[in-house]
Formats: sequence, structure tokens, C-alpha cells
Amino acid sequence: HDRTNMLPDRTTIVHLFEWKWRDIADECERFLAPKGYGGVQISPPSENLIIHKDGGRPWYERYQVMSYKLKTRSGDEEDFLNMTKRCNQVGVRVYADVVVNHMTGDHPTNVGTGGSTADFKNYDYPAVPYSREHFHNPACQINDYNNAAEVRSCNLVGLKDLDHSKSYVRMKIVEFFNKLISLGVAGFRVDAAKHMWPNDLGEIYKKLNDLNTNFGFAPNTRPYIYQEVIYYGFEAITPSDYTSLGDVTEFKVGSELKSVFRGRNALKWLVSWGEQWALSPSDKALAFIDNHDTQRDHDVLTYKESRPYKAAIAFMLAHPYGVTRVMSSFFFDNKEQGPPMDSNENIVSPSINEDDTCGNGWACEHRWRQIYQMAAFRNAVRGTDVDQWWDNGHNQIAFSRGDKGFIVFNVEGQDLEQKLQTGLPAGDYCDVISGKVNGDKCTGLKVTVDDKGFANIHLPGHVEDMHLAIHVGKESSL
Ligand code: LM2
Ligand code: CA
Repeated sequence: HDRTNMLPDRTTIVHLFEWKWRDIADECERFLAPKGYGGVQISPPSENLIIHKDGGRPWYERYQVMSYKLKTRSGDEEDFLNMTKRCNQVGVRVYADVVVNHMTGDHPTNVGTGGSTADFKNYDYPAVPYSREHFHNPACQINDYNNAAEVRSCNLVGLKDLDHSKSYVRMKIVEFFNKLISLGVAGFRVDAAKHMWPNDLGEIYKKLNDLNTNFGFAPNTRPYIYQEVIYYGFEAITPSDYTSLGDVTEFKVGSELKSVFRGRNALKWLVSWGEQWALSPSDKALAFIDNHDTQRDHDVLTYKESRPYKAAIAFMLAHPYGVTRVMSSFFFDNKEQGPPMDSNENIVSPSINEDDTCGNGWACEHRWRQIYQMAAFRNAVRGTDVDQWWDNGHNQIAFSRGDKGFIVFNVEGQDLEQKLQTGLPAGDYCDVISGKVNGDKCTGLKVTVDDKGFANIHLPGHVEDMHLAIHVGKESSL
């Protein structure tokens, strides 16, 4: 077993942003498990402040914590348990987004999704309970990201900052994490980890229970922890401050691959992808192209720019670097807009179309053929290295993963026509990007590998996708 606690033949986590627990349970059974996804990151399960904005409920209300009661618009504790049971049953792990750096900001209304109230001016959160002594005092605001103490001990965008040097605060957080462990989670995405002191986090992690064996985890299994440390260089706090405690989110994956697949940096340089690009060590990194913050606030690739987005995700999933996470969004026009909701402010479930895509306002990138079939590619090639590297000196590249998979990218705008060494056993393969295996047919491009491992690859410059991928296993071999 690796550190993620996923099944040994699964590799990729999907972030089902703002989904309801019952819908996630359904999705584990009907799509994630059959397609080979290994885990799901859920939105924060802790009770949040209800916020009304422009007639809607902004997504970010979930990052303003009222208590550790498991009651949000995604569901209650019973729904949560239904989700962890059903997902684990089909081998899909659940990772909870835990928001413990802070509670809420100041706000004119003070009712939470679980009915709890708080007195913000007095730092009084009776449903935990927390009071003034549990927060950094005097309160200060974060302005200077070159000042580590300020980043960690002052308020992030006005959110009341907990003081984790207090053993009571640590205890409340440990209780909350252990509650989630008892309910069957496999690990945690630690929100705003950069804003907490590493030593305090270490003390909290040490007191966590092993995963609950009733959900299929082996005895003595530790939770998988990946910590959100936003870093693009030039700041006082770096991901390496946290790697002795767990994994870190690697934001440079998305920013670097954006430039490459938009054609602003040559693909040939990807030959050295990984630590040589000043990324965190592969065995400490959570790799992703976009997340719920960057898709709103940064110029990264998202579903809105689907051609380079799919290629960047394919490269990430084809390359052995890091643990991989795929974003799954709802459509939005303005960045505060929350998930689709009905007139009672309940989140609307995604509908599922004939062609696997979603309706009711959900983008469901994880259901795009070019994405879920690359998650299966990553499963099929696990344990192998990058091999048979080829490039044309510019923006056409190809590489294999041992003798298990082979992928080609063409960002040149001109056709690629090459006889290439695929590293694969002889046979007919179906390109999992332009199509899929259907019975004994391929609905997309067919690639024939000869007994020496060579194949004639034709990848036009102006087709729907800029890449082609084949691999051993039922999803691609004919
Ligand atoms: C995170 N990582 O460190 C989350 O990934 C990110 O989504 C969270 O910010 C942030 N940390 C705190 O958990 C989001 C959102 C902010 C929003 C906060 C709190 O990006 O814009 O701040 O959640 O809801 C909002 C307002 C802000 C206001 C604040 C407090 O946008 O203007 O500040 O609430 O009322 C006065
Ligand atoms: Ca803090």
C-alpha cells in the first residue's frame, strides 16, 4: 500500500466540489469505481456560516466554520456515513477538506448550516465551544507574505485565527479529525496549512487514530494528509516547511503546465519534469492543474479552455510525478457564485446524461472521456518509469511508461507524422483520447504496434485534442 491509502491499482483523486454526500455515494458506485478513480476529495463537512450574496449562497461560505458538527448543505452525519460506507465498499477512498486554521469572519448574520449561532465580536462559538482565549490575541491581519509569523498568527482575509499552541484548541481539532476517521475517511486535505505553525500541526497529527478497520483499511493504517501550501516562489513560507508532516499541494504544476500547453514554453523541456522544475519532491506532492480557488482567482487552465486543459491533465496523469487530483466543477460566470441550488437553497444534484456528461449546471470534468480514460492509463502504467522519450526539438513529444503505456502530444499546429518506439508489446491499440474500446472495435484512432515496438503515429495539428494515448489493459488494447 502506498501513502494515499487508495487500492493498489488506483491512483487518482477527484475533487467533487460542493457535491452532496448522497450524490457522491451514487457517483462512487456508478462511475468512480468502474472507471478506476481511487478517491474523492469532498467539500468541508463542518458546519459553516450561512451567507447570502446577490440572492445566492457563495461557495466560500463553507470556509467559514461555525462548529465541527457534521451538518452542511452537502448533508448530515447519516448522509456522511452512507457515503463513506458505499464509497469504501467499491474501493473509492474519501478525503475530507478540513478547515481548522480559523472560524468565521465578522458578518451581519450569525446562523450556521446546523442551526448553531455565534457571537462574532466576542469570539464566542458555543457549539464547539471556543471563546476569546482560543484565538490569537490581539487580532492582526495578514498583509506581508514575507513575514512567516504574520502569515501564521494573524487573520487570513479577516477570518478569526485559532491559536493552535493552546492544548484545548488542539484537542478540539483532534476530536474532529478522529470523528471523521471513525466515520471512514482515508485522509485529509488540510485547508490553509501555510497559515498554521508546522509544529502545532505535527502535534495534532500525532494524536490522530489509525484508520477505521471497519471500512476495509488494514490495521495500523495512518491517514493520508495533504496540506494546502500555496507557493509559487518568493515567499517566507515554503512547502518544504511541511513535508516532514505529510504531503503538500504543488501549485506550480498548474502554473507551469498552463504555459506549456498554451504554447508559451516548448514541450521538449518536459523531459525534465519534476523536481528539476523546482517542484516539491514527487513522493511529497499532490499534483493538480486547477482547484476551486485557482479556477476563480488565477490565470490557470480550467474547463473553460478545454483543449489545452485536457492536454495538461493528460500530461500530469501520464507522468509519474506526484499523487494526482482532478477537479470536478460546477459552471460559474462570477467567481463568488455557489453551486446550483433550488428555491429552498438546497444544492441541486447533477443529472446524468446518456453520454456520461452531467446536467443541472455541473461541469463534471471527471466524466470527460479524455480525462477518465487517462485516470485508467495512470492505473495501468503504475510502477513504471518514463522511457522512450522523443521530441522534435519543439512542441511535439512522445514517451512511454515502461512497456505499459505510450503517449504523444502535438502542440505544433502542424501534423505529426512519425514512426515511433512505443515500448509496448505488439498488437492493435485504441487511442483512449479520440475514442474508446467498444466491444472489439475502437471508436477513435487505431494504433498498430509491430513486433519491435514501433508504430506509425499520425496526429494532425488541428483535431479536437492535441494528444493520443494507448496502453495495455482492457480500456485500450484490441
Ligand atoms: C483556503 N485555503 O487556504 C481555501 O482554499 C480558500 O477557498 C478559502 O478562502 C481560504 N483558504 C479560507 O479557508 C475562501 C475565499 C475567500 C473567502 C473565504 C471565507 O477564497 O474569498 O473570504 O473562503 O469565506 C470571504 C470574502 C472576504 C472576507 C471573508 C471573511 O471573500 O472578502 O474578508 O470572507 O468575511 C473580509
Ligand atoms: Ca493561523
